[in-house]
Amino acid sequence: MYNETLPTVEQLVVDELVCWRVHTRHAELLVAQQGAQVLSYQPHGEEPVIWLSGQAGYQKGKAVRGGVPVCWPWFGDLRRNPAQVQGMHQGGPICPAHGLVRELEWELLNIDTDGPAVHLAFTLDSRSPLLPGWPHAAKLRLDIRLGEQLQLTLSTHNLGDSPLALSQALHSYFAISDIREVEVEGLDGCRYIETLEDWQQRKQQGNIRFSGETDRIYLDTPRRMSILDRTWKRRIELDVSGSSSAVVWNPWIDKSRRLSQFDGDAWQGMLCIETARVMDDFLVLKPGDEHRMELKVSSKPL
Ligand code: TA6
Repeated sequence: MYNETLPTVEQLVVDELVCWRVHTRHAELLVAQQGAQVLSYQPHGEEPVIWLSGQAGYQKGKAVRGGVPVCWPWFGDLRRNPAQVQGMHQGGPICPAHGLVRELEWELLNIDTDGPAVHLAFTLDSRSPLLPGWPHAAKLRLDIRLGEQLQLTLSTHNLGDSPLALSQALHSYFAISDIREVEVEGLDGCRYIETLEDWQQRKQQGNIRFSGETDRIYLDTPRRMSILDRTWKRRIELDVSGSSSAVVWNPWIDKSRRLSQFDGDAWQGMLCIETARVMDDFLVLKPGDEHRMELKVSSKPL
C-alpha cells in the first residue's frame, strides 16, 4: 500500500549526535551529521543492508562503529600511504586512522525530494574547522540519494593553489547472514595486498570466501562487486565509479576483541567492502579540480 505521506525526513538526536532519519516507499535510512555518516540502511521487508554495531556509541568526536564512515584525507594508517599523501600532513601528533573527518560535524547543505526519492547533501570545508596538521584548502561533499537503491557520492574540490594528494574510502559495513557462508564476486584476477601477511602482493583466484581475519586492499577493481548471501537469498551489489581500489575486511574472532563498540560475536554478521582511492590508486587533484567517487548499493534476490 503506497503511503502518500512518504517520503519523510525527520531530525532526531541520538545520545550526543544530531541524526536524520529518512523514510521512503523503498527503505529507511539513518545518517549522523557527524562525519556525514550513514548509520543504517534497510529496504522495507528485508534484513538491513548496511550494518550497525549493537554496541554503537553516539558520542561527539567518536566515530560510530558501522554504517559508512568517510575516510579522508587519508585511508588507514597514514604511514602506510604513498609518500605524496603522507607529505600533505605537516607533522604534529594528531594522525588518527582513517583521516580527520569522520569525527567532525559536517554542515547539512540541502535536503530535497525527487518524487519518491530523497537527497541529502553534507559538506565540510577543510579550513573550518582547521584539520590538525593538514593546512590545505578543500571542500568535501557527500551526496546521499535514497531511492530504489542507496547512492553515495563523495566529492573533493581543491580550493587551494597547489596540488592535493589524498587517499580516501567509503568504509561501508554490510550486514550478512554469516561471514562463513557468504562470497564476494567480481574480484577474480585482481591484484591485492595481504596486509596481514607483511603486505605481500597476491592475485585473487575466483570468488572471495572467508575462514579467518581478512584485511586486503584490492587494486584495478571493476565497477561492480557483489556479496552473495545464499542464506538470506540475496546479493548486495556495489556499483562504483571514480574508484579502482577496494578494501575487504572482516576482523574475525581475535581482532574483534580489540575493537571498540563491537560485540564478541559481531564478526559473524558483518563484512566491509570499502570503495576507495588507496595505494597506487591514490588521488591527485590539481588546483581547482574536483573529483567524484560514487557508490550505488542495491539488494537483489539471489
Ligand atoms: O578498513 C579496514 C581497517 O583498516 C581495519 O584494519 C580495521 O582497523 C578497520 O579498518 C576499522 O578501523 P577503525 O579505526 O574504524 O576501528
